[in-house]
Amino acid sequence: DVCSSDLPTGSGRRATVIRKPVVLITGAGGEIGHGLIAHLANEGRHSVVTLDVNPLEPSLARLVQREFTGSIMDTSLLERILAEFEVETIYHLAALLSTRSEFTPVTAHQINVEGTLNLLEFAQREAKSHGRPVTFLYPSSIAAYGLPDLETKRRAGRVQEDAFNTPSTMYGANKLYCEQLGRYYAKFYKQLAAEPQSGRVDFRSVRFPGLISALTVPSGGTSDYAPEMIHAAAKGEPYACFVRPDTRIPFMAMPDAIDALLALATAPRASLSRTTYNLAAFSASADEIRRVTVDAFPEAEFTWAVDEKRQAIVDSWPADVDDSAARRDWGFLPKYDRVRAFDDYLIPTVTERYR
Ligand code: AKB
Repeated sequence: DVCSSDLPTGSGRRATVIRKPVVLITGAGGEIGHGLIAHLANEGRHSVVTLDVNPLEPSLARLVQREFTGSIMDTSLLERILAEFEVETIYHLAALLSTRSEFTPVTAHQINVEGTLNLLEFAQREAKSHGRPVTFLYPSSIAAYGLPDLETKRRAGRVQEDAFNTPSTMYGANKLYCEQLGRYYAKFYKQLAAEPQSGRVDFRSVRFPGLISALTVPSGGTSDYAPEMIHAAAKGEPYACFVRPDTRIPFMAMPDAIDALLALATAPRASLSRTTYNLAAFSASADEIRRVTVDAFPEAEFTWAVDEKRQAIVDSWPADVDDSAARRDWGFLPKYDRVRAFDDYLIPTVTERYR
C-alpha cells in the first residue's frame, strides 16, 4: 500500500517518491498517546504523525515521523496534513475530560464535538483522495452513561451499550453524540447525494472505563482519584480522595487500553456488529484501590475528603459494564484483572518511575 508521485531530478529524469501511509494521532501527548506512540514505534510497521496543542516530550518526539503542534480546531493545519500525508488510520484522542468540561462547557463542546467533526471530515476527504476507507478510532467513555441514582446503579449491574444513555455531564453528552456522529459518517454520510459517500470513514469506538497508567497522571478527569491515589503513594505525598470509599466504577490498566485500540483497529470490518463497544477489565471500589495501594506503600498518608459534586458524577457512571460484544466480535481480552493490574503492572512500574 504505497502511493507514489513523480518528482523532477537534476538530471532531467523523473524520480518516483514513495509516500508511505501514516497513522495520525491527535492529543498524542496525553495519557493514551504515550503508550500508543511507544507501541506503534516499537512495532515499526507504521510511520506516526502527531497533532497536539503542546509539543511532545523529547522521548516521544523521537519516535514519530512528524509532529504538528497545534489545535484540532485549526482547519488550515488539518488542510496541511491532508496535503502532505496519506493518512490511513486516525486515533482521535484529543479531548477535554469530564471535570474540566464542567467548568467550561462551551469550550468542551468546541473541542470534543466540533474538533471531532473536523477530524471526521478530514478522514472523509483523506479516504476520497487515496481511494480507501480511513480507519477512525475513537475513545468514548463510561461517561456516556447516566444512571439516575445509587439504587438503580446497584441493581443495573453490568450495563449494556444501549442502556442508560442519559449522561449528566457535558463530556458524557459530547462522547455519546460523537459516537453517533461517527456512526453517521460510517453508514449514512450524505445519504441523499447522487453518489454514495458513506463507508469512507471506518469509524470504530470503545467506551473506556477509568484508565490507570503507571507512567502518567491524568488531568481533568473524574475517575482520576484512582491513578492520583497510586501516584501520590509512590511519590510519598499525602492524598485526600474526593469520592466515598464505596464508590465503584470499572477500571482498566493502560496497557490493556492500548492493546484494545490496536486490536479494534485491525479487526476485520465484517466481524464488527456495532460501531461502539463497552470495555471492562475490573470493577473496584475506591476503598479496594486504597487498600492495595497502602499494602504496597505502607507509608502512604491517606484521607477521605468527599467532593459531593464530583461524587455525583461518578455515582452516575455504572459500577460495571457488559463487554461481551467486544469479546465476541474482535476478541477483546484484557490481560490485567485487579490483582494483576496492581501486582504485575502498577506497583512495579510506578515504583520504578519515582525511584
Ligand atoms: C474522566 O474521568 O473524565 C475520564 C473518563 C471516565 O472518561 N477518565
